[in-house]
Amino acid sequence: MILVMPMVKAVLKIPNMSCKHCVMRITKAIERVGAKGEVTLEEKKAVVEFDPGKVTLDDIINAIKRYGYEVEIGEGGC
Ligand SMILES: [Cu+2]
Repeated sequence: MILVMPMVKAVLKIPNMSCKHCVMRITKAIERVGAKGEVTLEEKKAVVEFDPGKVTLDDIINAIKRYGYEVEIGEGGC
C-alpha cells in the first residue's frame, strides 16, 4: 500500500530580503532542498510547500539561513 503524504504549507517571514536577487536566491535555496516556494519581496515572505516525508521545515529554513537571511515562521507554520 502506498501512502501519499499530503503537502504541507508554511509561511516564512524573511525580514532582511531587499531586492529581486534575494527573491531568486531564496527561491533557489528552497528548491534545492526539494520544496516549492513562492517568494514575495513586497511582503518579505516565502510561502513554501513541501512533502513532510522528504523535507522538513527546518531543512528549508536552514537552506535560506545559509545565504545570510533571517527566517521567522509566520502564520500557517507548524
Ligand atoms: Cu537582494
